[in-house]
Amino acid sequence: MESSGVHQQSSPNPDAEDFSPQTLDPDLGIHVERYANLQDSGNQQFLTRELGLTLFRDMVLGRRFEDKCAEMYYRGKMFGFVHLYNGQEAVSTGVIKASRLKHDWYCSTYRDHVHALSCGVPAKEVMSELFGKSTGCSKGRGGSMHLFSREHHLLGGYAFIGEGIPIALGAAFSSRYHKEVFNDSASNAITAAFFGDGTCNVGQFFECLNMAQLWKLPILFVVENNKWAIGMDHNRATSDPEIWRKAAAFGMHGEEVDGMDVLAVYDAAQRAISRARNGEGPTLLECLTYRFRGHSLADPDELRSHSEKEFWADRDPIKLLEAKLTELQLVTSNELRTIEKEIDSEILEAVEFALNAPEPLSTELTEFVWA
Ligand SMILES: Cc1ncc(C[n+]2csc(CCOP(=O)(O)OP(=O)(O)O)c2C)c(N)n1
Ligand SMILES: [Mg+2]
Repeated sequence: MESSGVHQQSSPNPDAEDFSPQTLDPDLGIHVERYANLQDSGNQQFLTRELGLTLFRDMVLGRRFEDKCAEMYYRGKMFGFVHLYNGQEAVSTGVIKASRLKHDWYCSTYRDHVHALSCGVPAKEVMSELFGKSTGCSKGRGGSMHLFSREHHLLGGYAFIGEGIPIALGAAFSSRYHKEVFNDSASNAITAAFFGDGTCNVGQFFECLNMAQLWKLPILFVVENNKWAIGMDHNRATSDPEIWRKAAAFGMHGEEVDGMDVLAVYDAAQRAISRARNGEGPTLLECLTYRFRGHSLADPDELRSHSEKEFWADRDPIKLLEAKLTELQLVTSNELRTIEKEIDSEILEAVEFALNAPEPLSTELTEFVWA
């Protein structure tokens, strides 16, 4: 289907699991129905062993890091709200690994740990930040919701929803300005702005879509539609739950993608990035996904049904990638288990490092504060 928005569907995979809409539990609702209507994108041509391992490693790093955060939070090592990304890894990994690290720009939300890791911020710097230590990527001033890294082009995590979208727009504007006003032909960086379904009903979203399309800015608006905004079901809060279709109101390119399939996300991101770099403007990419844990670690997660959680747990993006990589004989299960062990050690080292790191000095309280 092609209009000012595009509903991306590749050729069906004959081996795809059968969960056609007729066989679904109707109580699972629109999110599952939409997901089931997406066709399996099959075995992508671009998939190599090296890429498969990169994607697998990055998703496992994200997952294991978050699991360790939960443990540390409940052991009282971090304070304030902590929002984990479990279940959504394919979105961060798929988009960020399709981009050029330290060249392109990224902007996140309060659910930002895994975006930081995907863009290369070392796990020990992220963990230290969560512990409020001076070795943290925001020097202990930000905590879980405010991860920044100039070196890794992470423009920040933001606690207010929608707050990061205009920041990302500014970065995309800057790329184009440098190219066209300062004649810097190397200035072809794109910006990826990540935010949730609940954020698509706030004003900044619409304002930024408008300016981005008006100026044909090199930006990807990446919606992580995990169905829930704290305890509000997206389909109860939004007149048209198909967010990707809102692109058409601005004459923008929009796509809906399987956010549990890292290869589908990577593929869609590659196309959007190439359009953005070539001056063809922005893309609104809606990734259908699900968070496996409560909204934050303070949320007992009692609102979502067991059957819904089960449906999505069966589509764990890491397991889906493993199944594809082993089926294509690009890797063996043993190799993947070795990677998991390496990552577990990396995370343990990060925790040790963070626990032993110094607190920021009170004499430095006003440093790094913009006034
Ligand atoms: C401007 C603003 N209003 C309200 C809130 C309270 N709030 C925190 S998280 C959240 C829900 C956001 O949901 P979504 O965008 O879907 O992101 P998700 O948590 O699912 O990743 C809200 C309303 C806020 N942080 N900022
Ligand atoms: Mg949400």
